[in-house]
Amino acid sequence: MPEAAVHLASGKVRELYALDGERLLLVASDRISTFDVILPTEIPDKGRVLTGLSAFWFARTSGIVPNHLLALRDDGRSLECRRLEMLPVEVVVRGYLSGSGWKDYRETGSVCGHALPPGLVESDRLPEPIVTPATKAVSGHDENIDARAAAELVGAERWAEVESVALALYAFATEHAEARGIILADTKFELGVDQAGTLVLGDEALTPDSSRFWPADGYAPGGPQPSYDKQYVRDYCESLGWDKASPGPEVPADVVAGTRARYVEAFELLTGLAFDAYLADPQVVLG
Ligand code: Q0N
Repeated sequence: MPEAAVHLASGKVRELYALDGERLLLVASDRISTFDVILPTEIPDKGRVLTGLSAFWFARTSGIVPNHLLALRDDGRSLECRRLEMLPVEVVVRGYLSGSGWKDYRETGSVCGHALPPGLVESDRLPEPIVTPATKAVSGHDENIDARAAAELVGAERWAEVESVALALYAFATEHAEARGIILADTKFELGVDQAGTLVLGDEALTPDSSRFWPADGYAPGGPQPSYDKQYVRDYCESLGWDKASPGPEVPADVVAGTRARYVEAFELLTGLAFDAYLADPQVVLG
């Protein structure tokens, strides 16, 4: 008789369970956050889109770095994963200037110790992608650090390996996405180490929740870009004059439907698969 999964942790959007001593279960809900607040309204199948995309990328990047995926469950929203020793650092790769990268550049001219050319504007493409580590601060918010601090946390040799793997993953994904009309502005990886001491990609990878996806069509540096997936929800919330304090507002059916359609469209463009085919048999993304 299999043992019941033991709940280990709740993220804003995902739940983590222990299956046994070696295996975890990562379950993606349909919850959506905007301006860092979880909304009371869910986006149907959002968790399946995220899980399907993660599995799609894991299957295609295992030659760059091994990952923790053991199995994709037939519910389409759950990943069985290898248990790792996670590195205490989040690894963001940025090809464009946005979010905290833009804020840091505006204030200091650099991002996580990367000196950048003067005169860049918000959402500009960087001369080359940069790796910008961050740590989970006590507040729960991420705090950008430089490569020296990251190397102190994980060791200089390991950090060099992490940087090289993260840049290779970003290069692979950005080429794939841009050929399909989607700019991968930046993305966050979480890596760990297995029993043998091998670096392994964990968490979710290259999803709309861990990345900034922008429609390539209409890309216009000099201001923020619309989010591929969340823009309807953001615009609706802004239109209410909501103060961005919890709880967020309920979202009406047309905004839910429009948002779901954008997630499904991102899935279909990136994977080249019909989302209905994924619902019928999630294993199609592994092919
Ligand atoms: C792990 N997190 C991130 C809410 C919490 N393969 C792994 N092995 C050991 N630990 C983890 C993983 C993974 N992935 C990752 N916490 C533990 C925190 N989140 C993840 C989503 O659910």
